Amino acid sequence: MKNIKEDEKLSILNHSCAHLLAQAVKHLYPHALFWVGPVIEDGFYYDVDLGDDVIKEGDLEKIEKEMKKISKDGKRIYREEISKTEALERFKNDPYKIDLIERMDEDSTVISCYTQGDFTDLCRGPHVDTVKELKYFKLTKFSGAYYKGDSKNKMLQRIYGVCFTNEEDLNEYLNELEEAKIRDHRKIGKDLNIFTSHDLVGKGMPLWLPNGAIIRKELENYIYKKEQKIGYNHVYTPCVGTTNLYKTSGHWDHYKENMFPAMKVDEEEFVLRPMNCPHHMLVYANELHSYRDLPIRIGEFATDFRYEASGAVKGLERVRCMCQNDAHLFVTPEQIGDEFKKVVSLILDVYKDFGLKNYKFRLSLRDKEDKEKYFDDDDMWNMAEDKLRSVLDEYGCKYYEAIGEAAFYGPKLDVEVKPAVGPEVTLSTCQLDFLLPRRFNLSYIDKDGTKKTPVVIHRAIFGTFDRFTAFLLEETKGILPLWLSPTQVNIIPVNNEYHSEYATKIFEILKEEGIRTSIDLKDEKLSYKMRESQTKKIPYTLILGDKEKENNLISYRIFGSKETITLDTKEFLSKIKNEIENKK
Ligand code: TSB
Ligand code: ZN
Repeated sequence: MKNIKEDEKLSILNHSCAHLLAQAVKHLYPHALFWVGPVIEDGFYYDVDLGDDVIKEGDLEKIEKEMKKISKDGKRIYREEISKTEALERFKNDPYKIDLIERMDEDSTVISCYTQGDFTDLCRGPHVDTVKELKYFKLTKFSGAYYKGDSKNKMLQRIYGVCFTNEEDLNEYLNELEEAKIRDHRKIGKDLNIFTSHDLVGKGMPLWLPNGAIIRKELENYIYKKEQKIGYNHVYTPCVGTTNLYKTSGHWDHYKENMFPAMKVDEEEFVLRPMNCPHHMLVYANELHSYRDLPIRIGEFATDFRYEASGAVKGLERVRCMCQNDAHLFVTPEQIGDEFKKVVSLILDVYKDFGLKNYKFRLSLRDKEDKEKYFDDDDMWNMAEDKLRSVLDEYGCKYYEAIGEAAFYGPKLDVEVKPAVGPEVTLSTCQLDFLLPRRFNLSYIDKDGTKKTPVVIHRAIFGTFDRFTAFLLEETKGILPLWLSPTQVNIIPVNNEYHSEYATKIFEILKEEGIRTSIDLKDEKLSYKMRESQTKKIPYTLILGDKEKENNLISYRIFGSKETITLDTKEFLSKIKNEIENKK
């Protein structure tokens, strides 16, 4: 979807449209006061104080109508530059504008106002020349928004909109918006009973419902099998560690703002872990190692807790309690290239299995100036970044570079994907680390009998099961492949009275075969039940009536198809088992 903020012309248009919105609101609610109205990725919004009024369903249409009227009038938009004193005088009855003006430095900021007809707003601009240019717009949604984003402050009304230069672009954008709403994993997750949340559990702490748990278990089994085949050993470690553990690793100094605060138990002080690396370092340290043992690959489906800002948490995509498909690979310096390539091939292999095509590789580097976020050792960083870059170039992996996105311990190769709503996020990651093995005094005995420090590669293929599931739901619009579907087969007897016995027999057979099956014996019409099966996006719907019962057959419809196919029960069984087995 187009990023309006990044398009200069559209930015000006949308910002001007925010003023048009404010003018219309002022006409309809003369007591309205305005806070800020910025351009955002998907258009613009304006935060408005309507006193005791709140925006309700249907109000946006009224405001839009007024905006159209003003636009037709076609008033010119005038810019005026004024002194701070004059600005304070002019907006003296408007506490929100006074707040803005008071924070302006007269020497460095030009204070400007824009006027169109009966409406003047304080604004840096620039704007279009006349309101006539603001013709192809739509108010898209509204919400409450605290003044300055602080929940202790008054709740303002935020009205969102978007504006284009022509009708075609607007319609295309609105269609995309509609599509994004359908794809949004939060909606799919709710409709298909995949996950939920509850205030009593907390923000960003999703509850995986039975359907979600099936998906997650299947994903775990899938990646576990892959990792077993290529020499990973899985472990279980606790999801807490002492603060000393995280002081040793460096998280305490460089990652603390992402961590939940410490808690005291007897004489020990614990934190909920934000990452699993320190635990895995200690798993490695449990034994002496020779160069012959390396690479050692320690994997875990590990629960982590991170402090994410409350405004940033989002469905399963950005959570405060997550489960990583994590592993730490302990290698000799000579093995870095090969091992890194193996991780990248695993990522590509997995993406191919899931049919994921829309992703980008990002080489995430440190910001040299930021000594707080990044461990301060230029030599180490230069070595790690050069090594990673050369491995990627050698591998022929296309990527773009991003400064300031590295982990505090080393540079990363991140795979970026675009969710239905909001900015891009990282899914898979593969990171090169010279630091943690040093901080934990890890070693192996090299060929010449001397002690050496291994290098660590941190990697997560799915990233977290949470984020991967969110993305998968959006990519598939909730239409999951058979092997991942919570319910694989739904059985509907044509007539409960005559066919439920046969339907139940088939249900038991399928269940016995390990196929996730449901049977619909509700007292409803066949057509209703068929529709419900579609709504639940169940891959196979079996419709069993006289013909099927008498001849031991089954008739089925595949999700999205109107064609009914009849097969011998045994034949159907082997077909579906084969499809599940081969992850078709
Ligand atoms: C790969 N120590 C490494 C690990 O060994 C690590 O923790 N890397 S990470 O910080 O990049 O996190 C791994 C992955 O977790 C990310 O690539 C991302 O896909 C996922 N992730 C990070 N934060 C969140 C979050 N708040 N919600 C859901 N998933 C997240
Ligand atoms: Zn790690």
